[in-house]
Amino acid sequence: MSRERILELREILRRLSREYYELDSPTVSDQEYDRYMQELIDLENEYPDMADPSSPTQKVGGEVLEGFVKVAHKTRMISLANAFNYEDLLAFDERVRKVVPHATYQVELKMDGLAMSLHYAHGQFKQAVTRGDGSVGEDVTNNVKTIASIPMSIPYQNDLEVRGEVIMPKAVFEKLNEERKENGEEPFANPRNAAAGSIRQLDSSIARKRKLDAYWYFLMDAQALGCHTQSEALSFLDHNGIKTNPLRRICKDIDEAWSFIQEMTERRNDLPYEIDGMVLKVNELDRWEEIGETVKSPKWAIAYKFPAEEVITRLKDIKITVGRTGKITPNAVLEPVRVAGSLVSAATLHNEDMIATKDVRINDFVVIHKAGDIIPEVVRSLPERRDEHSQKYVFPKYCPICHSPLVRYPDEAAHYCINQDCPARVSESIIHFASREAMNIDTLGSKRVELFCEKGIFKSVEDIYSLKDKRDELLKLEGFKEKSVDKLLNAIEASKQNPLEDLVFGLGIRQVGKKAARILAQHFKTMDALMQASKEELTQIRDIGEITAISILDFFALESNRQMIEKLRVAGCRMDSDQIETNESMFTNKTVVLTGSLSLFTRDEARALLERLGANVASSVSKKTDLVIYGENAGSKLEKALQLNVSVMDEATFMEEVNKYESI
Ligand code: 0OW
Repeated sequence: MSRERILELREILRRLSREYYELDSPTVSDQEYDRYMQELIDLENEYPDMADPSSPTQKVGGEVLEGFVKVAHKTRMISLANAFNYEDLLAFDERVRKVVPHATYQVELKMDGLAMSLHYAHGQFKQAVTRGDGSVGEDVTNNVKTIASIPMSIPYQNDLEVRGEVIMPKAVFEKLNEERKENGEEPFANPRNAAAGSIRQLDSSIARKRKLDAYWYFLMDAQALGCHTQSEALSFLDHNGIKTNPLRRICKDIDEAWSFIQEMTERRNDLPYEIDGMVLKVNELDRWEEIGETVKSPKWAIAYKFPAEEVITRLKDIKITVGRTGKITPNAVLEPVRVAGSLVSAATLHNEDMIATKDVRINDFVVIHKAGDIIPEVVRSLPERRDEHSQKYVFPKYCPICHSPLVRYPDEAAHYCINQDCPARVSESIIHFASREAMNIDTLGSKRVELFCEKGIFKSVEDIYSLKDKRDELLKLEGFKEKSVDKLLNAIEASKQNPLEDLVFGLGIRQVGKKAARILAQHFKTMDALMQASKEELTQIRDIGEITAISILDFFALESNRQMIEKLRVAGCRMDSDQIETNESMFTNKTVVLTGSLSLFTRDEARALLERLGANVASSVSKKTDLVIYGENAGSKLEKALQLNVSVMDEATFMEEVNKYESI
């Protein structure tokens, strides 16, 4: 009977979902899971009276959005002040005890993900909103509802808001990055970025496959719900099936808190998720108001940040890498060592001066650290542990790849290889050309470019567009199947339609970043016009200075660059720009600067609106500025505008003005 079948399917899918998401040991294929799901969706449509918000069909995702709707938080999602050592915690404790002499602390792990707000009404999951700038976030309900551990219905029947962190477990992160490397995509730097990238997927079926998790740690209006302590608030969440982290402890004083912190510092690398510290909250939430808060963060809570982990290992060698601009970077080749949960076998030494200052020698024992997710760095050498194998490093005078003499500009610490045809520069140039911000050629990441350069398949940027003639050769390469080869070739073909600004940025002209490329493309409209521009024409454009103009002229003066562009043109790459239809408005031909945190638009949205209305959006205020539009906490730029007697406009007025010209 269909009604029984509905109940049976729900049980089957709940079991399969637990196997897939929590046990990571699915007993059926994705196709079979999808077949069961489709059967249940069809039956539920046939029997609407059987609707149940906790049915697995409510978490399946699949909607694809155009963008995310902005949502203002009822109360700001505040951030936390940081403590870096025991003394900082003592000072925090002293401030607390001045107001609450017998305070106790609830100490929690500081989950390293992205902060999120969840809304329930009448016991049903309603909405999920990102933290955003603390006042306004984005509605990511479609993606968050696919997180297996988040309940779609709860016993509590009134309106409820809880706040917490969406994370990507380490094991899921490692597996996702392996897949991305196989697909020639850039891996995520860390689980936090991976979680943020997944939550911002417009296609929620992709978000669902990312197997995110979430831990909730803040109950809004807990007092009104009868809770007198943070600990009771978390128990309230537990009783409603809203996942909290059981690794938490009530500490009677700061020393007990400190010993829990020490314990978790030891255990952090064994946890299945990343934490970047601990959070101490005065447990007596009845007293939070008395303790108060600053503009940015509460005084009754503090985040203790783990120190940047330092480890010692041996420096086996120093290898030079040549960037696409020819910049020479010395890298330490290390005995592999685990730092902050990842295996490190290389670290940057920045430049010749750094090596001399730190007196780093080959075969030295060195201290490595990785603060946050920047690339590992050699902190210092340990001369006292030197042995007879230690040898001073002599910085090369010639490029290790093309052997042309290295150049060091007077006011720069870096050396450069200035040979345009240096093979190392070619691969870096192609990587840049294909990168997301430039021609955005999907699945043509750095690993694949380096492989194609090694195999002689790529010798120059324009070779990208003759890759389709080498399909058979590609299929012989390990890890290249029909599907991935065709995906790559289709992505290359599609990139030919990119507007001029992407191509100009992709050329990698020194001093020409994404913004300058956009300005040049909008101004000259075609590549030919840009290539023939004189220095005067270039420097008269706002935000294009003397140095940039000379760099552009030098670039097009090189015959090899002009030939490259001709080949790209012949290959079919677009050589004109998307003309932003500009509506005549009060902003037309005005130089406008945005400052402060906007609550009704993101910066990019405001910029795009202004450009559509014919404005030139500049980044700094000067006498040339016609208007400054300001949001909350506008700082020095607004002051400078007032000093220079430049017109100013608040965000609400800007919104009214814009509404006159177009429905946004
Ligand atoms: N990341 C966390 C965490 C936590 C804050 C929230 C409201 C006032 C205190 O695990 N366990 N507890 C809090 O309590 N905040 C956390 O993270 C914050 C949120 C935004 C910035 C920090 O990541």
